[in-house]
Amino acid sequence: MSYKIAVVGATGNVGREMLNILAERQFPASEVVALASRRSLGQEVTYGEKTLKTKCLDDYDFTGTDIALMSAGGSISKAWGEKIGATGCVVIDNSSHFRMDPDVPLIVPEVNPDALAGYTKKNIIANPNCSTAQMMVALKPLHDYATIKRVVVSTYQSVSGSGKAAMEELWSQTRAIFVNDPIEPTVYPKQIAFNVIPQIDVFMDSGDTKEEWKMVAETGKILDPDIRVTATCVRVPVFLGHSESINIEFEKPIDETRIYEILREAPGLMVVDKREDGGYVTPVECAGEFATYISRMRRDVTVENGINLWCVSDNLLKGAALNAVQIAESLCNRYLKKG
Ligand code: 11C
Repeated sequence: MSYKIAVVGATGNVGREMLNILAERQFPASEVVALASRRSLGQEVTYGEKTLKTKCLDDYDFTGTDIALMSAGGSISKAWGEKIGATGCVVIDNSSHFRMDPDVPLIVPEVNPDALAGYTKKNIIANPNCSTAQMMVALKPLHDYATIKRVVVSTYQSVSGSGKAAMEELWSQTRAIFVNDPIEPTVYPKQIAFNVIPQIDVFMDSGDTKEEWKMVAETGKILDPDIRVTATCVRVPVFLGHSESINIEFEKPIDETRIYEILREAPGLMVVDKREDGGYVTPVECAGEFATYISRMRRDVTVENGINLWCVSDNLLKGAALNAVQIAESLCNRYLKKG
């Protein structure tokens, strides 16, 4: 029972984590191939104890490869996704390109694993946006309990969500402030060091940013289109880990003790909520962790059946690489059985 896996975008933040997680979770791989652009040809990446030399995506024949984990940006997914799927290799795509395609399932394995069945139309499965993924893991058990009516979410998103250049920008601006050098934003429209920026991705006609729109649209596709969601997405000077303040209004009456029980039992969640100084999780503590953390759960007394909670997760893991590998695991267990 082993699979040939290609990681497309293997030298990026998410691609490297995909390789780490495949090794850490002992994914049954007979071979793992690291693919990147011609520019990165020969660059070395780590897969468990092994060092892999990246091969060029343009020259690779996907025939005989079972799964391609793809995280090389929307334009590469657009150019390659369907071509790779047509070879029989199943693409698990981390970009936004296929997410709202009705012929492509958008999957968080703890939330909507049965939707995976639709992958055969294009041989493509989409991985959600990082800020959506962690929110889905938190909302699913609560929706099953008391039917969520409305969600108001504000995010505090780390710079790793924008890639390595953004991490470098936060670092270099922080240094520049200390040595009194001029600040010249390049990745972000404003200074990110010692600042917060209420814009993630481009503006849409509605005034929402595309990141905010993604949280709304993806929640509808993954969990329930009847849940009304409104989002404000903010970039903060944190290297790793996205945080979210989530206000949830339910249709049915709720009980706080039961909510704690439900959250504690839910797959993928870890509750750390001590109602004392430091009795909650911050992004620094969630880095490198597979769980999505819930803290600060309390009633919102301004509505009949409402709560607030604080949700933190490693955006490169559950928000990207881990979710993609979990999809691959579900796919192999359900549909690509071998041996
Ligand atoms: C960010 N959420 O933090 C974005 C990164 O649609 O896959 C992922 C963008 C996406 O900037």
